[in-house]
Amino acid sequence: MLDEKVDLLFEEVVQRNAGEVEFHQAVREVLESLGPVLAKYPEFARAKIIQRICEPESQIIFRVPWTDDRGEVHINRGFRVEFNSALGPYKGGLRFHPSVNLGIVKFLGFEQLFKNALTGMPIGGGKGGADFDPKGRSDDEVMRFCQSFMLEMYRHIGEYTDVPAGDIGVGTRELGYLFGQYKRITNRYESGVLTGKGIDWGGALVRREATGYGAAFFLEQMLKTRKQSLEGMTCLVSGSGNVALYAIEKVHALGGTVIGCSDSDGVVHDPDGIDLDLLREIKEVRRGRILHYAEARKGSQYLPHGSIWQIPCDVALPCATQNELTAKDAAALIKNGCIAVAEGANMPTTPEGVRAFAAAGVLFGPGKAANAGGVATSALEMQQNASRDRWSFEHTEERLSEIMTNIHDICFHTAEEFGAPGDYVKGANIAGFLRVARAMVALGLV
Ligand code: NDP
Ligand code: 2IT
Repeated sequence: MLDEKVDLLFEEVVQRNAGEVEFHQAVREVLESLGPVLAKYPEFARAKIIQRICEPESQIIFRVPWTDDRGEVHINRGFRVEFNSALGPYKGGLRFHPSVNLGIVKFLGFEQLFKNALTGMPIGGGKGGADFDPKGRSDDEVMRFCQSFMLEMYRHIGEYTDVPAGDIGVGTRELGYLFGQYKRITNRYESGVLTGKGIDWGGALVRREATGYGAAFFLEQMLKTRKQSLEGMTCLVSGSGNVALYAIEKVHALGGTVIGCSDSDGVVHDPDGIDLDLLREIKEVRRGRILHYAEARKGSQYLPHGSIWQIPCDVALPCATQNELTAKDAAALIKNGCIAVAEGANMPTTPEGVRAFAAAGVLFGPGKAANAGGVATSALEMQQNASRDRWSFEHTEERLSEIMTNIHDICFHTAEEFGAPGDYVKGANIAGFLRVARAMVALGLV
């Protein structure tokens, strides 16, 4: 529920950003947490922090023309929304997916701002992308698209200004083409301008694994508060992209068994536990579909168009996309005895789903806390780039694990302090907001 004053502010956001439903959803969820904070700190209302925080500092929309392998011309729309730089340069990924529009980029940028604040690192919030679909495109086509995209984006980014990274549809391959083009246009080998780079050209160890590993660490921390662990637990991980693959790897390393994963075509149920080597070969090397996994793996079952959340499990990690876990899915998970959910994706659970988990006492780690390991490790990559250093895998993973434990503890204690023990949604929103709001007040009206 929104209290009366906050409700008016929210209505204003809806009117000023008509039709941007995912953005409204993300803003509403944060504002619902802030009643007690605004009562405690009247200076935030005086400085109009809520109104300022909901208005991106800058929104860039641009045309991205490119030609396919047959010479046909295509026009896509590119975005970079620079949300807030009170804590550091804008930081956040680029998403290439046909569903991308301004409202989606704004919801992601808004979430990113609080997530980045929770990491404790000096990074502001931003997000970008394009309504380009890399699926089925050749490497050459993806390269030409990335080069055209960068031809506009290069003037807005920089290691002290705005530092993009990957997200859905943008991985090391795309970042390579983007970085190559940036280097060529600017005549600078400015490693710190992008993160998620390949290991041979300025990338950092563990960045690839970081979001998935971090989500598993966060889940483990939540379970620990109830004196439980992943040992012996069955787990569902939706998606089968970057975040999902490394969430699966870490759940297995921590003693759990992942018995299902998915892509946008279907679901695979593998009661013996997902064979990660096979899955990585199909997804990372062949860029294949989850169907191919089911075909190759004895004992597994393929469910076209099914909902993964109908499969009974102890814990769940939604790692695909926004609003993929509905109230109906939450009801099925609860009925089947699921005790904990950690969001590897951004806003994968609908508000009704989140409420159902809360009512049932299911441990629930919201994306802005549970998936913050990716961007936190991006900040570690920036740190290594700035000092021209390279850290070992073990050292970097140790840092990631500490950061995730800290984020967990901040959310846990903040929720208690503001009268909502066990509510990680409130804890994450309030702790993230406080850090941004204090910095904004300190920096004056800018
Ligand atoms: P990838 O592109 O590597 O993988 C995305 C996966 O999700 C694929 O399996 C994809 O299936 C599935 N998916 C995507 N869109 C849809 C859709 N509309 N409906 C159903 N399934 C879909 O992306 P990432 O793994 O990097 O990102 C996954 C999520 O994690 C996103 O929400 C992202 O914002 C979030 N995230 C990513 C971080 C990172 O470091 N990469 C950091 C923090 C959060 P298909 O192949 O069929 O499209
Ligand atoms: O949603 C996210 O946090 C990301 N896609 C990663 C952002 C980053 O800058 O590493």
